[in-house]
Order: sequence, then C-alpha cells, then structure tokens
Amino acid sequence: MKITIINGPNLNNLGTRDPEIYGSETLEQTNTKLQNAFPDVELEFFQSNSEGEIIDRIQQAGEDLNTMGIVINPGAYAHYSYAIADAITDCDIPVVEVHISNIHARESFRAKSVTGASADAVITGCGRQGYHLAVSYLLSLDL
Ligand code: CA2
Repeated sequence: MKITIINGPNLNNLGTRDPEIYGSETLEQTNTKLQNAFPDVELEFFQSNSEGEIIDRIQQAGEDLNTMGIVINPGAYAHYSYAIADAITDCDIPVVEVHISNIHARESFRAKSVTGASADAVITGCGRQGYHLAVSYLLSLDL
C-alpha cells in the first residue's frame, strides 16, 4: 500500500528562514519522521516548484493501483492554481491537503484555497504534524 506525499513550490527551502511560521526542520527531516511514524506504509515523497510536474505526479498516483491516497501541500499554488485543482478533482483516490501554517490567520490572499476545495479534506495550522494527521486519516479510510 502506497501513499504519495507531494510538496509544492519553495517547500524545499523549509528550515532556512521563517521558523516562527514554518518551524526549523528541513523537508527531508520532516519526510524521515513521517516515514518512521508509519513504517508499514510505503510513502513516496515528491517535491517540485513546477505546476506541471505537480499535476503529472497527481495523475501518476491516481493511475497507480497500489497508491491509496495523496497528501499534498501545494504551497502558494493552493491559492490560485485551477489546473492543480482540476487534477485533484479528476483523481480517483482520496486527497488530503495540508498547510503547515494556518492559512486563515495570515494575509487575506492565503485564506482561500482553490485546491483545497477539490480535496477530500484540508488540514491547516497543525505544523508538520499535519502530514501525520493526513496519513492517519487516509489509513483510517481502509481502502
Ligand atoms: O503553510 C503552508 O504550508 C503553506 O502552504 C506554505 C507556502 C505558502 O505560500 C502557503 O500560503 C502556505 C509557502 C512555503 C514556503 O516555505 C518556506 C519556508 C521557509 C523558507 C522558505 C520557504
């Protein structure tokens, strides 16, 4: 059983600045902790700064019969990418959107997530723990 974890633009730079908003861990450290927390689940980690590559990865996961869900932090694409939103809608497996920060408690442009509206669930403001909650939720669906 596989779950694909997708992180979008600039999340490769986690840990380099804004620790009060995003914490001080690198993305690699977050991914390692996540895999260690779910040793029996095959997590596939993907990060890209490119909208098209993120869409390709969503489509690929959706077509893979062994992949039971997607966890995605689309970064700032969440706020305006109708193309990623469409890819999530078209994908036949459950998708959980995660934001490390609480997007409702920041600048007004961040409060809207067009991709979140296409996802099955959205977790925002739980820090890196949000990725763990998202994987737990997908596993609870027992697909
Ligand atoms: O809270 C989240 O997870 C966000 O998706 C993070 C995005 C932001 O544009 C969204 O509004 C909310 C930004 C990710 C950039 O993160 C960095 C953190 C530190 C250093 C460099 C980039």
